Amino acid sequence: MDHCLFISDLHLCDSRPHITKVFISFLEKTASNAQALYILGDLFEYWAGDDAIATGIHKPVIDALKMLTKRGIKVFLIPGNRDFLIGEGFVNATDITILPDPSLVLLYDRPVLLSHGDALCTDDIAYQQFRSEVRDNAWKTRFLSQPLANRITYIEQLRAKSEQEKSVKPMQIMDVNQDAVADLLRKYACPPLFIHGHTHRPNRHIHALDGNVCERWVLGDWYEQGSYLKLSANGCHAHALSP
Ligand code: LP5
Ligand code: MN
Repeated sequence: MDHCLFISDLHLCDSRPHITKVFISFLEKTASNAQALYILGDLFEYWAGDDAIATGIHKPVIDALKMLTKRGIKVFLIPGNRDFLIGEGFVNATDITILPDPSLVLLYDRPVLLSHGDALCTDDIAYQQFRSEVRDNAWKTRFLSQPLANRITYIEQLRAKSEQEKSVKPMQIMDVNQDAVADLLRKYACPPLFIHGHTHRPNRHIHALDGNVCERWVLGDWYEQGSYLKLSANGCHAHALSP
C-alpha cells in the first residue's frame, strides 16, 4: 500500500479479448496491492456513450474496476481522446473518480503532474482543430442525443479517417511539442514529475527548466503486453506484464 500505479492507452475492445483478460488480472493481482490506480486515458478503444455500458467487454471491465474500488483502492481516470465521452453512468457503476486534464496531485510529498498527453501534440494542427470541436460541451450533448448505433457508425468512420491521416502524417508531428511541454510545466511551477500517455512512445525524459529538473515519464500502450509505472517514495519504475 506504499505505492501508486499509472497506466494508459489500453485500448480495450471486443476484438482483442486477451488484453482485457490481462487487464482484469492486473486489477486483481497487482493493483489490489496499491494505494491508488491512475488511468491516464484511452482505457477503451472508444467510448460511444454511457448507454453502451453493458455491451461486450465493458461489463467485465466495469465489474473488475468496481471490485477494486470496493476493496478501498482509489481509482482515478483522466479521459483520453478515445474515451472522453465517459460520464456519470460509468462513474456510478465503478466508483472511480474523474480528474481534469491536466491535474496536479501530491504523492509522497512530491507534486506530480498528470495528463493524457494529446493536448501537447500542438504540431498536429488537424487533430487539435478536431479536438477543440469535439470537446465542446454543446457538441458532446448533440452527439450523445443521437441513437447509439448512429454514434458507433460515425466513430467507426472517424477511426478509418484518422488511421488513413496518421499513415501520412510525419512521425514528428504526432509527438508532443517540446515548447508545449515546457509551457505546461512552467504553468504548474515546474513539478519534479510529469506522467502522460497518448504517444505510445514509452520513455523517461529529463527537462531542465529555470533551474528545476523535471522527470517526464511517457507510459506505454497495451497492444503487445501490459505495462505500468509504479511510484513510491523511492521514485518511478516502469514494469511490463507478461503477455
Ligand atoms: O487515437 P490515436 O492515437 O489513434 O489518434 C489520435 C488522433 N485521432 C483521433 C481519432 C480517434 O482515434 C478515433 C476514435 C475516437 C472515438 C472518440 C469517441 C467519440 C468522439 C466523437 C466522434 C466524432 O483522436 C489523430 C492524431 C493522433 O492521435 C496523434 O496525436 O493524429 O488525429 C487524427 O488523425 C485526426 C485528423 O487529423 C482530423 C480528423 C478530422 C475528422 C473530420 C470528421 C470526419 C468524419 C468522418 C465520418 C464521415
Ligand atoms: Mn490517446
